[in-house]
Amino acid sequence: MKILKNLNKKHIIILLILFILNPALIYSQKSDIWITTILKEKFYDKEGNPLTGKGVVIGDIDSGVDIFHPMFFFADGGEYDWVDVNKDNVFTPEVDGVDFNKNGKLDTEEILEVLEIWNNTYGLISSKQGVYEPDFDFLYLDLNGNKKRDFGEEKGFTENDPTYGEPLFISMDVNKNNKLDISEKIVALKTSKIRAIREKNGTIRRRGIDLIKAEPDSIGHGTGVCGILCGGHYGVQKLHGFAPDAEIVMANIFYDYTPRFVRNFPDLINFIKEEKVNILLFEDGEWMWEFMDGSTEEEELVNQMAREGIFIVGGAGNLADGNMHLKDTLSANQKTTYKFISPKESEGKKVDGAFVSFIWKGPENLVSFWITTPEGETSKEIKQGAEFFSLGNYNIFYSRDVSSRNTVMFRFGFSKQDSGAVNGSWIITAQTENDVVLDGFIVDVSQSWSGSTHWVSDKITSEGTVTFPSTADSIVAVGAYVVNMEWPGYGKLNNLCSYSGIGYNISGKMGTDICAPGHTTFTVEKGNKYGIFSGTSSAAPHVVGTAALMLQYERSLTHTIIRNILLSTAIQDKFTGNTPNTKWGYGKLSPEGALKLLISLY
Ligand SMILES: [Ca+2]
Ligand SMILES: [Ca+2]
Ligand SMILES: [Ca+2]
Ligand SMILES: [Ca+2]
Repeated sequence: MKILKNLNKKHIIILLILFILNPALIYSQKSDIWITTILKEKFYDKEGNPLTGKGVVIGDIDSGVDIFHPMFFFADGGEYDWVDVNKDNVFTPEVDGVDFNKNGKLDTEEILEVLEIWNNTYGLISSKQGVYEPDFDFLYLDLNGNKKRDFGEEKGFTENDPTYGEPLFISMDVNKNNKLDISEKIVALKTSKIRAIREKNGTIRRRGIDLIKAEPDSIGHGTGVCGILCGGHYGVQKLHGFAPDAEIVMANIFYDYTPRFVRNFPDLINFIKEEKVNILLFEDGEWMWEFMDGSTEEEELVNQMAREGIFIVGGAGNLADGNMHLKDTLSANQKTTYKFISPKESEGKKVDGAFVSFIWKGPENLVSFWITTPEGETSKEIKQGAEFFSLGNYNIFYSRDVSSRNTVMFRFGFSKQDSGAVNGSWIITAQTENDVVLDGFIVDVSQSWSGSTHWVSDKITSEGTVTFPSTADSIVAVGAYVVNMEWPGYGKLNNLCSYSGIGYNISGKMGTDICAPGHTTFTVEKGNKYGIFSGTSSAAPHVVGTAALMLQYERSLTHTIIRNILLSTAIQDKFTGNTPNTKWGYGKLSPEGALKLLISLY
């Protein structure tokens, strides 16, 4: 549930503390900053063109994308000489211009203005405010003279207008002095990199028809993911995605109030499939009321897509350090208690619903449960079937279901009458007739990764925390490791992020296949910004971006071949130890290693 993490309140507080301790970070880019989306070597396709993901279509199931962000337009609007109006041999913003309409003179609306990109990386990436930097900012024509860049239908633009707004340009800074020199050209942006968006309500918006009407990315998550995938332009911006020439098909997620928080996965998957993508990326992780054994309809759907050759990727999920998973061996005929605590409020929401599921193998194993509410009342024995009943001031729902892979799932939902908060201490007592290994998962309506409602138990473990749908048989599940900057509580530099899902799935499959940079990485932020983006949400698009480059080189590659190349070239180091293992899978993604192996094979 929930989008695979971005900055939450805890992050922002840590950031503030870090910058109080080390204000130097604000003023200068650390020299050892690694921009993880830019390869350390250059690679070319069989015709000698740089690998930029050209011709590759990536499907993303995510929160949406800011289609108006300057980083999401191709540089296909034509090359222009700019005019040095004040004859000082350097580009002067708001003075110099471009004969954009090619009428042989500089019209008033042809003066070039700077669209400054807001730097939200807390100084980890350097940029100068108030100075035009071709590797950071954009140029635009202020057609209506209001001193800002306008775009979108409400400002009078249509689907047929390049960049859906006032004209946008990038500079070809050939001599790499980060200035636009007299001999250097500018290039107009034109076509959206977003091919189609399925909105939350099912409306499909298409480039060339009505993409300009697409609903905004209210959370900003998918915008960050797309920035890692395809943001910007090769050799132009200091921060650009892996595959700037790839195209995106986005299926926007709608989060429901109770689990499965994303109800319409089959619709989203089928939409992406019908769009004939080359890669499918899942940017959602769920654990509540899930069998976690790869048996669901949506997991079968992606297995089928993988068999058809589409490369399937998902984040491993950020559940490992949230105290939301426990594992215990119940001894026969012995009562065991599990305690959880719910707060009144989490992430600005009243916690008026908490959810628990226990899963175990073998439908022949019966487990009895008793619920004790925060008010101290204990339920009858619950063992089979499904029911909704009241206990004191609380409502309790339960059901016992069995998957096609013989996983038993015992679901609970807890709420309070009159929509009160469920807050307080709850006790679940369990008893079996045979020894049973039980996985217990918990969450509340906040759908938070950080354990707002959480277990209080010595059986809490991160083993077995890779989330659905990365539990599917045919998906490359990607864990996250720490680069660039350590965050207290999130793991040491170069080590696995403390939240990154690990361990075997209940079905015995090794949960994580490979790991990639996930904390602290950089990307596009909605609303003309660049920022920090973290989580297995960030790690997974690193794998997708690499695959996009591989597919440009060789279009016949299938899911299995891409997977094998990526896993066999993954890096082992002193942090990963020997691989494969249940924390790192096969190790750290090596885009360069994967491309070299590919090129040697094809
Ligand atoms: Ca000038
Ligand atoms: Ca003109
Ligand atoms: Ca304007
Ligand atoms: Ca230059």
